[in-house]
Amino acid sequence: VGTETINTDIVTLTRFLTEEQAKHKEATGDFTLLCHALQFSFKSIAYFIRRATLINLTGLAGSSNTTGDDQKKLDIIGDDIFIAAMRSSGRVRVLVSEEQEKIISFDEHPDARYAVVCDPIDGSSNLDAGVSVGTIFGIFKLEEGATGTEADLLKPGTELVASGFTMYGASAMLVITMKGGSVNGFTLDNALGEFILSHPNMRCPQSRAIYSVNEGNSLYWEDPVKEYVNSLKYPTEGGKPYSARYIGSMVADAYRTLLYGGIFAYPADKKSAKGKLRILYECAPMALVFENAGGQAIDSHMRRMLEVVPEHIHDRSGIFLGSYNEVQKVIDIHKKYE
Ligand code: AHM
Ligand code: MG
Repeated sequence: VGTETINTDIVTLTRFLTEEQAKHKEATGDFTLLCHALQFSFKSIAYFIRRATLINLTGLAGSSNTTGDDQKKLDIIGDDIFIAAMRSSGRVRVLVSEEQEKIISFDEHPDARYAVVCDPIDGSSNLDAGVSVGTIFGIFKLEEGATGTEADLLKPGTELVASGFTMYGASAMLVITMKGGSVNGFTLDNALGEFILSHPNMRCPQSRAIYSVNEGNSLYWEDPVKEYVNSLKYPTEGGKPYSARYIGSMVADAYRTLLYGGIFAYPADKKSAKGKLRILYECAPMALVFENAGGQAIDSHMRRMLEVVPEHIHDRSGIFLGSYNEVQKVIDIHKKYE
């Protein structure tokens, strides 16, 4: 390799955040510090996910398990890592995790101004098969005088100051966006231990003939959803049918949709009237990423996902997200049923 082909001016996440911070004169650096804690938790979770497979393999080979009870399930390890990182950042007042029934209030940091929502390891049913899983996160800034109660967190996604996800796939990929900003993708370089800006200013293609949905639920779908999916599979006038792709990990399905275009859906249906995915730490953070990348995200009532206000921290919603024109087709078909 000639030296001229080696990039020696790499943009790491740290550099990116520092440069972003410099653009905002009023910035105190608290948000940047919070992001440092976030990226540490992603690196740790990525490390444990990879190592867990090895621990399982030695177990299968018959060697004794010396760690015993310390071998916690990965969801719990991921949750513990995330909570510890957020607590020690000193910048987080309150946290919501999918793994915790109640909010976690960091009373030791009464002056911290941020609230973080997260699903530490989403798609964990895929873990044992070595299929990609991810962490989804959202960051809110607390109002003046807020003490970090549950009510402070029941906000629409339009209030998010930042959100994103990390996918633990062939590489760990971090996608992050800030309110009103662009979407940027970083790849973890394991040797350097740094997230490197690999996908600047990501834009979701306007259309693409790929749909991603758990078709095993189609028995329970409402008529507009059935009509919509059928329109993709049985196009009129000799059109080409769509390809189906469904991993069963929201982060992996959403990441592919962001890169290639298409649509990802988990609609509400007759069995799950509120859908499956959680508003606060799955739907809203993803919706901000897709809107900022030029796509759309809506719920099963065809409302803009970012404007949906949860009544409880673990509330669910149906969701359709992806390419602008693909999501528009869902809206258009639903209009016929109004
Ligand atoms: P989890 O938070 O319990 O891991 O569930 C969320 C996951 C998403 O990643 C994925 O989109 C969905 O559940 C898949 O659900 P299903 O198996 O019903 O298709
Ligand atoms: Mg989840």
